[in-house]
Amino acid sequence: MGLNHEEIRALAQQLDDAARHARPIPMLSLSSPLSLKDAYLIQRAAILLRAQRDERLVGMKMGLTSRAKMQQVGVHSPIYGHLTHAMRLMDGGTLQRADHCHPRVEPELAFLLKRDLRGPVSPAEALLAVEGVCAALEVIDSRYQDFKFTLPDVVADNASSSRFVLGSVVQSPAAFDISNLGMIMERNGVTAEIGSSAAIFDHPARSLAALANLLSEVGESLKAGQIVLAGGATAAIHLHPGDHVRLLVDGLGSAELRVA
Ligand code: 0L1
Ligand code: MG
Repeated sequence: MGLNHEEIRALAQQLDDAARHARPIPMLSLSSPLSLKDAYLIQRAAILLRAQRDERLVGMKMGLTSRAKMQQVGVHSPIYGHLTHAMRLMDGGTLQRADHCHPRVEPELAFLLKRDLRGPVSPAEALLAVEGVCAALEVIDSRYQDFKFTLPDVVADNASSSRFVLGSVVQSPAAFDISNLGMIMERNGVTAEIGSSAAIFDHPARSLAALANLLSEVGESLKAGQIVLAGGATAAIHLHPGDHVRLLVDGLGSAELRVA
C-alpha cells in the first residue's frame, strides 16, 4: 500500500524546508518505503507548497536524459520536475551560493511552447507545439545529504531542480536543426564540458515527446507558454562563489550566470 495523504504532505514539507533553509536531509527512502508513484505525489505536494507562497508554475524539466548524467548520479531512468517563476535567473544573473545545499550546473536546451501538448505524441509531433528553442543552464541542487539518492528520492525532490537560465537567442525548430548542436560550458573562461544536443535523449525532441507521454499517464499535459528544459547534454559541474559560467551553443548564442 502507498503512503497516505498526510504522509505525502509531511515528506513534501521536509523537502521544502531543506530547500528553503539550504539544509540537506537524509534520503526519504531511508525512513519510508517509497514507490515512484508516491514520489511524484510528494513532488506535486511540494510544488503546492511553493504555490502557496505565490510561486507560479512556468514549465517542466526533463532530467537524466543523457548517458553522462545517468552515470554521474547512478540513476538510469528519465524523470521530470516542475519549474516555477521563482526558480528563474535572468541571463547573466547571480545565484547566491548560500541559498543552496551543493549546487551544480549543466548545459541544456529549452523549448518554448506555443501550443498545448498532450501525449501520446512522437518527437516530430511534439516539435509542432514548439515556438522556439534556446540555450539554457539548469542549476541542480539535491536536497539530500552528499547529493546521493535513489530514483524515487530524486523524483520526490523535484528532480533536483533549483534554478534555470534561458539564453536570449531563440530559433524556431521548424527552420533550425537542433539534432546535433555543439555545446561548450565554460567556467571562469576555461572550458569545463563539451557536448552535443544529440546527447539529450539522442535528440532533444525525443525528450519533449517523452515528457508529454509521461504526463499523459497521469492525465496531465503541457500548456502553451510553458518552458521545457530538455535535459543536460553533459555531466553537471560544481558551483562555487566567484564562478562565472557561460554556455555557448551553435547558432543559439549563450546563457550565463554568476555565483556570489
Ligand atoms: O536535470 C537532471 O538531469 C538532474 C536530474 C536529477 C539528478 C541530478 O541531481 O543530477
Ligand atoms: Mg537538468
